[in-house]
Amino acid sequence: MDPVGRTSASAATASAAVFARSFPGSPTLDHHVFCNRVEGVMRIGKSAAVTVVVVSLLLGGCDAGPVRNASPSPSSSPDLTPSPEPSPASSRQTPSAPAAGKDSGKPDDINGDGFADLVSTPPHYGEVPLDVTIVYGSKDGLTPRNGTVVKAADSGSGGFSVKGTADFDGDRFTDVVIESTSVGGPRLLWGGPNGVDPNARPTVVRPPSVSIDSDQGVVPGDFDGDGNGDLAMFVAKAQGSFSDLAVLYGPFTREGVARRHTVQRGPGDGELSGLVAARMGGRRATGLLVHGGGDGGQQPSWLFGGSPAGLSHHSRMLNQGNASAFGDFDGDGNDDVVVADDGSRYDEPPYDTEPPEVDGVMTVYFGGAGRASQVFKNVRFAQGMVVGDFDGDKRDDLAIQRGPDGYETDSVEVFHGGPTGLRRGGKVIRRLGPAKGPNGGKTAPEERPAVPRAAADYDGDGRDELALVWFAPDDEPAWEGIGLSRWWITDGSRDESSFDTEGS
Ligand SMILES: [Ca+2]
Ligand SMILES: [Ca+2]
Ligand SMILES: [Ca+2]
Ligand SMILES: [Ca+2]
Repeated sequence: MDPVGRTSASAATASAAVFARSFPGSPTLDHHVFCNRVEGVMRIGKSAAVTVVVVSLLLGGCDAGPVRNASPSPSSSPDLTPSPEPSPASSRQTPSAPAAGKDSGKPDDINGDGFADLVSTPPHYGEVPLDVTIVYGSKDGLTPRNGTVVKAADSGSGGFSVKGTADFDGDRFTDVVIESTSVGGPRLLWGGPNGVDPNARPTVVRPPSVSIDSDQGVVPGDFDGDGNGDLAMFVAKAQGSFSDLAVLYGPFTREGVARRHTVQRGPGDGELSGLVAARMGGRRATGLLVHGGGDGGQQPSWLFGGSPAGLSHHSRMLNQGNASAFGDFDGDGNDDVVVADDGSRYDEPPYDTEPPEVDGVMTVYFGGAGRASQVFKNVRFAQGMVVGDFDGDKRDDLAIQRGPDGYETDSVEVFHGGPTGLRRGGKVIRRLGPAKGPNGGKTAPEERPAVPRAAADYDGDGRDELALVWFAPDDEPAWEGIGLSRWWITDGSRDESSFDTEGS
């Protein structure tokens, strides 16, 4: 995320406050570098669902040095290789005024300067306000000096949760969709040549004439492929029954009114728990995956296709698996989708196991015609997934946040895309958050692994970088009330930058 011109002094101040705090009690950072894995989904939760995880072995100092390590990376390094000398640093930099951008028409580019930008909110651990942190890309990648924060408290909200990005109003600047943790319903933050105005109040999306499920997700996509961002969400016609699926089609007005909307019956006969959409790009209709809900075990999901007419009313049921992600893994121009066991289980025997065709299994379904599904066994367990083209071969790669169960993360494994689909053998990556909190208290070992959070081409070199993050566990005594996030931006062979942001 690289910032572009700030529009007000207060914005710069807020940004400085957010990015400039280092925590005094914890001068060192353990950088564990393992070897192969990555992330991929958008979960926002304690196990960083949509996100990822890993293991490793290097220790790097964490002095307040330069935030980024600017050495160019070897050009032909397909795997996400941990770098031996990351130079993470807490950021004490002074925000500078980035140059104003112009519309680039690229997804993820909020300020239109041609570089993808990173938008994030911390998970809901405790009492720390959940603000929206935006770091803008640049030719130097992501650095905290180019960022801004939209404070939830300024809008009277207890916190925000980022749901994704798309150009919702058709001005070709990417916008951000968020939800408020205290008041239901999606809201929009508008992109522009100066990025998001941190002082602007988010625009409340006008719902269709039904209630909106504020907990189970809104997801952006372009389900009719017209280039304007659309929003899919669960809605209820009757109280408490969020079994219908609404799509609000863009462009939206700046008052939050969609051009049109549709409501259709949700798939299956039971609860529905989450929505995942394909990444937008160009004028291509994106698909939507609807996850089943239930008792905590693995659930099936349903794949809906997009078309110029909008989201299909017909779906295909996929294998059970609570983790999922879209990507074009074989590079044929059609979106593929991967579904995997995320390790969660119903907690009462004898229902606390899954059958062999589900337990530790990851299935890849290919779009287009003619390619049979791929099945990977013993993936165990994909708590989250992040997709990006890390090696720049125009085929998407998959980073999986892995763990021994559905809760603890140990590493991030990268599966690389190829002409026949995904393949194993990529790197396993592990980064660790601080061993101690500001008060000297120890961080529980299982709370230290960083997780994959996002991927995009933040520096414009034609390859996507993987953004790993460690969120201070606000529910642990060592970090209670501390809204710190530590980021590692890796290009596959080394960390391009590492920095801290704060959520309060
Ligand atoms: Ca940008
Ligand atoms: Ca826009
Ligand atoms: Ca659209
Ligand atoms: Ca790049």
